[in-house]
Amino acid sequence: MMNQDDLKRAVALAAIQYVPADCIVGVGTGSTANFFIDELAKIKNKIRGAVASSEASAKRLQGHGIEVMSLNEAGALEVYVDGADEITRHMHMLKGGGGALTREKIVAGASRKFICLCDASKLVDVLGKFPLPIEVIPMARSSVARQLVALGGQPMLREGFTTDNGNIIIDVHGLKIMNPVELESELDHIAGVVTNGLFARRAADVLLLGTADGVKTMT
Ligand code: ABF
Repeated sequence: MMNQDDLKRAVALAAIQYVPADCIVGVGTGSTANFFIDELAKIKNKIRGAVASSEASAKRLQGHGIEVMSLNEAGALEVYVDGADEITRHMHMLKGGGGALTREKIVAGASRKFICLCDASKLVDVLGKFPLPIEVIPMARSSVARQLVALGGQPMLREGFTTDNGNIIIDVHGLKIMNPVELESELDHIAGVVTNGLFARRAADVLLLGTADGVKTMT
C-alpha cells in the first residue's frame, strides 16, 4: 500500500524524464519538490544547474552539490518542476501554501514547460477549497483584505509568516473559483497585491499525478 510520500516520490522520479541534458532546471518548493530535488541530485552531472523558487529549495539543492543560479544569470529555462495545492483537469493550479508563490510564478513564467507534480488528492473539479494565498505588501494589509471581502472571500492573515521577499500572506477562505483565469487577473489589479496563488493564465503543461495505480500523465 503506497502512502502519500510514496506517491510524491514516484511523481518526482517520473519528472526526471522531462529534464533535458545540459539544461538549467527551474525548481519549485514544498515537500513534493523536495523529492524532485533528491531525484535531481542523482543526475546532477547531466545538468548545468538550477534556479530555485525559494531559499529553502536553494539550500536543499546546494546541500546536494547542485549549482544554484539566479534567474537573471540563467535566462530563459527549458523546464520548471513544482507541486501545487490544487489542480484541475484544465491544468489551472492553486499554489502558495508554502508561501513561495511569487518566486514560483516568476520562475514558472520564465520557463518553456511547467511540469506539475501532485498526488491524486490534489486533483479537483473546482479550485478554492484550499485557501487561496495572496502575497501582500505589509502596509496594504487592511485595504487588500477589505477588497477580498468584497469579492466574497474570507481573508485571514497568515500569522507569524514573512515571505522570502519580506511581505505578508493573506489566505482567502470560502472561494469557489469558477473562472480562475479571470480571478487571477482581477486579484493582480488590487493595489498592494504582489502575487496571487492562482496559476491559470500560465497553466501547467504536464501533470504527473501519483495514484494507487501508478503515475498518470495528463497534458
Ligand atoms: C509549492 O509547494 C506550492 O505552490 C504549494 O503550496 C506547495 C505544495 O506543497 P507539497 O508538495 O508539500 O504538498 O508547490
